[in-house]
Order: sequence, then C-alpha cells, then structure tokens
Amino acid sequence: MSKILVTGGAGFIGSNFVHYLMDNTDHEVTVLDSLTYAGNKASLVDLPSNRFTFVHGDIRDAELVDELFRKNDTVVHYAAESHNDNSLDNPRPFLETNIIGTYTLLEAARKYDTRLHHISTDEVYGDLELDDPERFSESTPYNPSSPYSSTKAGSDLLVRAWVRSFGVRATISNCSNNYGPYQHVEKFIPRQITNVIRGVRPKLYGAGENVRDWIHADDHSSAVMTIVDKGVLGETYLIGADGEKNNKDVVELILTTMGQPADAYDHVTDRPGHDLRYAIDSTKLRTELGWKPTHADFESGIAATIDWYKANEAWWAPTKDATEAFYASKGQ
Ligand code: NAD
Ligand code: TDX
Repeated sequence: MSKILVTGGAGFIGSNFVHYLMDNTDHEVTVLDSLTYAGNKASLVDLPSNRFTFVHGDIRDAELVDELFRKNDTVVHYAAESHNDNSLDNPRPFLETNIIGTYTLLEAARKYDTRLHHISTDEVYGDLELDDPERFSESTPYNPSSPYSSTKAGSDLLVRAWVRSFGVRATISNCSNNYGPYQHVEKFIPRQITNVIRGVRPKLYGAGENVRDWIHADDHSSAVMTIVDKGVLGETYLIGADGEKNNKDVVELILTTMGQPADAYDHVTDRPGHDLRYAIDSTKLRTELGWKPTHADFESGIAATIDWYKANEAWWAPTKDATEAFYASKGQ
C-alpha cells in the first residue's frame, strides 16, 4: 500500500482515477485540486475517509506542494487547463497551470525523489490526414496546434528535461480522447447528450469529418496504474483503445440512442485550427507492460454515459447555461 497524491482529482479523468483507485487498490489517496470552473467536489462524494483526503489548493503553490510531496510516495499529475476552445479564447491560464504548475511539481519531485507520473495528451503530436495509414507512436515528432496542446507539449518536455538533468523518477503517458461519467458539459460528448436531454439540437463543428480516437476513462485509469506499477522510469507510453470515430458518427449515435432522428443536429462555426484526426498506436504499452482495454464496445459505453447524464442532472445543470452562453458568443 502506498500514499498517492492525485493532482486535478476533482476533474473528469482525475475523479474517475480516484474512483478506480478506491475500487481496485488499497492505496491512500490525497487529491490536490484548486476547483476551477472544471473541478467539482461532487465527483468525489462518499469516499472512505480513512483512505481519502481532499486538499483545496493550487499546483503552483510551491509551499503547499512541498508539504504534500513530503507526505506522499507517488504523484499522478492530472491537473491542467484542458479545453481547446477556452485556450483559443484566453491562453494565459493554460501557460500558468500547464507549464508553471508542472514545473512546481517537478521541483518538489526532485527535492523528495518522489515517483511522478505525468498525464498528457495525444494532441502534442498534432494531427493526421484522414487517409494516413500511420498512427501516433512514441517516436512521432511533437507538432502541437493549439495553445492548449502546445502547453501540454511544453509540460512533457519539462518532465523529460527533469528526468535527464536531475534524475527525477518520472514517466509520461499521452492518451487519446476520453469519455465516461463526470466529464464537463463543455466537452463534445457530454455537451451533445445534455443538449438532447434539454431538447436542444447537438452542435457539430464544420462538416463533422474530424476523427477522434475514443477511450473509456476507466481504461485510461487502468493504463495509468499499469504504468505507475510497471513502467520504466524516464519512458513515455501512448494510451489508446483503437476507437477512431468521426464526430458526425458520434453525434448520430448519441441521437439514435436517445430516440431522436439521426440528422437532428446543426452544423456550427468550425474551431479555428481544428485538428483533423488523432489516432494512437498503443503497442508499446500492450506488449511491454501487458495492458489491454476492457471497454471495447463504444455503443454500450455511450449508452451507459447517456444514462449517467440522465441520472445526474444535478451534477451538470449548474454549469450548463454558462457553457452554452460561451459557445453562443462564438457562433457555436
Ligand atoms: P478537467 O478540465 O476535467 O479537470 C482538470 C482539473 O484540474 C479540475 O478539477 C481543475 O479544478 C484542476 N485544476 C486546474 N488548474 C489547477 C491548478 N492550477 N491547481 C490545481 N488544480 C487545478 O480535465 P480532464 O479532461 O480530466 O483532463 C485531465 C488531464 O488529462 C489533463 O492533464 C489533460 O491534459 C489530460 N488528458 C485529457 C484527455 C481528455 O480526453 N479529456 C485526454 C488525454 C489527456
Ligand atoms: O460542440 C462541439 N462540437 C464539436 O463538433 C464540441 C465541444 C466539440 N466538437 C468537436 C471538436 C473535436 O473535433 O468534437 C471533437 C472533440 O472536441 P472536445 O471534446 O473539445 O475534445 P478535443 O478538442 O478533441 O480534446 C480532448 O481530447 C484530448 C480533450 O478536451 C483534451 O483535454 C485532450 O487532451
């Protein structure tokens, strides 16, 4: 049993990871989260108090970070500004949290020789053509497109530099698009599900041909724990579940699963610089560490996610109006 600090544990993937740890391990878990608009303590209710502690604070607060690193053996770092559309509107918080925040954690890891796992994204590799037979692998050159993905790329490079220069005991994972419960309604899948629940037509950017490689958040969590337990220090692992789908197909699946006509959506203004396609080759993680995903069926995963949003309107309703007002101001 060890003591794990989870940064950003009140966000979408971090909270799913905390639930995964509670259900599948006996580790003691502390969450450090500043509860930005994207953080929600309601994602962490009913956890056992003998194994779970919540600390409200910022990853850029070096004094607090120092104290928490002193008390924990392992840190899994999810905290980030995570939404591309916000990064196009106001990039500064992305630089502050994703770059300075990660730097603050790295300095503490260096001081206490803490095992650190850094969570990152496939977006650091840029995008692929729709007909490109290649997928992203650990050797693909970095080529990020947006303020969000460039700050994530920068944070990855900081981790690599701290490993090489200071011997920090870190690993990195770059995962594809996650779906599942507790995802903020600003993101594609929950936005469309909650729109349909409210009787509003889903909104597809541009022609909807852009491809994302979907993975259930639980599979992301099991992959991260595999890397924390068995990963080789200094290495990067790509996480993906062979889930490529274009956005139009995903919207149509949501609509038909919710009993609506498949074409009951609107095309809206495209995202500037919109990445065309992401696709992950996760052979290294599967062959070297023996990981495999268990949520293979996207259709039933989406149906379960729809059921979760229907059953948990109190969780998402407080953020829905402000999110839609932001999109409306941009014609989206
Ligand atoms: P999210 O926006 O839902 O959650 C981010 C969390 O970090 C929130 O709880 C927020 O309050 C917290 N946070 C933000 N700034 C902070 C700060 N300065 N100090 C402390 N806490 C802070 O994001 P998510 O979708 O759960 O993504 C989590 C991580 O996974 C990110 O690093 C993201 O880059 C990465 N990732 C996400 C996806 C995806 O599909 N969502 C895919 C691959 C990688
Ligand atoms: O209303 C919408 N309509 C639409 O067509 C929204 C919100 C999005 N989209 C499109 C844009 C993308 O092609 O859907 C796709 C997915 O969009 P997002 O949910 O914003 O995700 P994406 O930009 O792909 O980034 C996500 O995956 C990688 C996460 O938000 C990142 O944190 C992660 O790094």
